[in-house]
Amino acid sequence: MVAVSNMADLTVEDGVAVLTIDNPPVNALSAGVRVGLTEGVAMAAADDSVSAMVLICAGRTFIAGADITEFGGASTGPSLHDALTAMENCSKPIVAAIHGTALGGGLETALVCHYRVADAKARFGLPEVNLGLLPGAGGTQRLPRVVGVAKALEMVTSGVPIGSEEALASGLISEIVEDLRGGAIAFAKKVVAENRPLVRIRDQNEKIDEAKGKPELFAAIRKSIARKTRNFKAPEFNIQCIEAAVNSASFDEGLTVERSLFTELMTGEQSAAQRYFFFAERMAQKIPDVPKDTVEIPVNKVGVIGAGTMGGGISMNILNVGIPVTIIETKQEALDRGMAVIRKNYENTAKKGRISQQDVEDRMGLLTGSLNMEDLADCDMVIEAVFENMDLKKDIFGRLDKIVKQGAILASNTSALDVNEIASATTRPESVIGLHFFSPANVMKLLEIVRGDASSNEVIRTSMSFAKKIGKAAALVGVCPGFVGNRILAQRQYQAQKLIMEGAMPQDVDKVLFEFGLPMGPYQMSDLAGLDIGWDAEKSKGETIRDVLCEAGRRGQKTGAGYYDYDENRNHKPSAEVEKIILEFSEKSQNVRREIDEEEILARCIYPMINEGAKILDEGIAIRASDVDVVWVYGYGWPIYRGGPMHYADSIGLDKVLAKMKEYGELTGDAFWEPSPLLVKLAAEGKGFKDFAG
Ligand code: T1G
Repeated sequence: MVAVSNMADLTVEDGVAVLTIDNPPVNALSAGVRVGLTEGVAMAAADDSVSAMVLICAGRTFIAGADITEFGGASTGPSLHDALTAMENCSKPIVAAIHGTALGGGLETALVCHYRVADAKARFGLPEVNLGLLPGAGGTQRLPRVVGVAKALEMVTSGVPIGSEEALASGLISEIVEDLRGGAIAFAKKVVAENRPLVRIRDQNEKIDEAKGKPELFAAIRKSIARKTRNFKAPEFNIQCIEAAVNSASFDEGLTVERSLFTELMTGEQSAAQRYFFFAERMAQKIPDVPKDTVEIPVNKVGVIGAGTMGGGISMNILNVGIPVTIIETKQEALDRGMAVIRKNYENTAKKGRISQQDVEDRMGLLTGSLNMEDLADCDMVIEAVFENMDLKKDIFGRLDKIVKQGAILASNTSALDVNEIASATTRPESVIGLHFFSPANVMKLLEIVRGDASSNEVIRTSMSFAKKIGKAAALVGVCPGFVGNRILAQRQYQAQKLIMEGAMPQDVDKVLFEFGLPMGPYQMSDLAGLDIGWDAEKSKGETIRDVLCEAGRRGQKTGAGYYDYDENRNHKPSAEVEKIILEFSEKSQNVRREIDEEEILARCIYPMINEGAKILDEGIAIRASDVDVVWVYGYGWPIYRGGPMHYADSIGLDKVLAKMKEYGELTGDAFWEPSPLLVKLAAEGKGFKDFAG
């Protein structure tokens, strides 16, 4: 065995050179790997005893892409382009042996090998679009030449990998092998023995030619992704690269287009934000004061209290990963209704072909309904999801304390109440934690994990892993009203209300935030949720615009009228009646209305969120700024190509945010605009929230 770099070694077995890449954790294409590829191929090519080569990776996966940590920095060692060109032009056949995930630059590396084999579990994808990028090492030119243009368009715009079976069927791999190393070496020998050609994908134009003169292929993918990729640059750039693959006179001409579009994305703000977020999501998993080796509590049976919308959605997440759930209700009718909704949701998913009918039966088979909380005695975790009333929650936790086995996790899905007070209803506050799911709980990716003052390390560590297991992105937060997400939301809602009192209309505010990239503005969101949440008709005295709307029967989408009017298809349009109500209300409140431009609307909605984020960091309610961003991207639809409110603030410059805060403070005389001491400090030091170390 020869070490060809600090991340690769070469052995020769029976005339086959085996180049093994070893760069844990995911064999990213760091400089040492690029050197290994270049030197390994050169060495094998020069060795007369070698007739073929196998490229294989140590550890849990084949190359999972370029090394994202190197982006934006000075690149060292051979370029990926040069390494891959050397491989493609090697005079001896190279067989890629793939396990785990061949992603991005990893799949591009496999695509310059002359043949590919894989084990049955391997996956293949070009997920660069998730980083605001495109495959920049020939992937947009080579993949369509193998799997066809339509499939390649789907893969580069969705970023979703395909499995071995589909890869075999599409010609991406030649064989699925059981023993990866042995199978790859045997395959390489077969190539030599049968004198098979050195297949260079760049020379294969058949599938490209099939797509020539078919612009409908591109129109179709643009149409199908338009809604989901609104404002994103990368998906369109990916499509343009594949268009170039079809319409260019040569492979290299297409490659040139790929290179220039790649560079434009790589140097742009969107990819910088999405790469930031890639690491933010992984960083959120790390809890500095909970040791990595903290023992986790096995979670093999879960109880859920409440079979309403949240209880049902929460249960589905757990059933989806094969863990039995016992769901508790107070009345048979409510229990039946709750379980029927779960089955209906599953059947709808099966109708869309995303799961099989057998999956529906398997998951429903793991679900037990009960009216008796005693049935939760042997649960490893119990999640309470009843409506937001402290006395009710304390009563439930007091009873759980007497029923459920010691060591089990007692969790509340509260979205705002004090987890410490809930825990005080038990004799084991160390076992109590908040697991705040977002509605619809089986869809929304965020799980705000609320650590109480007494929550043990085991309970915290287990809750973080449990979140990952059920497919959630978790962020650990402390106890305060509204935790991180809702606390920040309240600031925006407050200003949004102020803005329509001072001169704007609901549609003006919503337009600005929608164009900024949020799924919808605060007024459309309020109409969707219902204006009468927490509203009491008997006590209502028209003290707010919402009161007046509710008194007028405008309770939101469900009544066909709220801040907007709604047609039978729930399409919304501005309402003359609402405009009249707002004008009268602001006049009654002695507000002198004025023109408010979009820049002011945006700043007045976003900057208070940033300021509240700074307060949250200062108070230690969030460990790091990027956790706040994880909460807002996955819980509130903040556009990932803006990284999150804290990253966005850093991209603007905290000094500018601070200056605007002060300006609005003077303009309105409202103490609301008092900047957080942390914001003042970091701005003064010329730093950003990324520099906040807690
Ligand atoms: N570069 C650097 N570090 C990476 C990395 C990468 N590509 N992928 C993962 N890591 C780190 C990650 O930060 C974490 O570190 C650890 O590995 C485990 O990751 C030219 C431009 C492979 C499916 O987009 O999707 O190629 O937190 O926790 O859940 O065209 O990682 O432990 O310190 O996610 O098992 C394209 C990105 C790059 C794939 C494994 N490739 N990675 O998931 O583990 S762009 C990607 C993933 C590119 C070329 C272009 C996942 C995974 P730490 P993990 P996992």
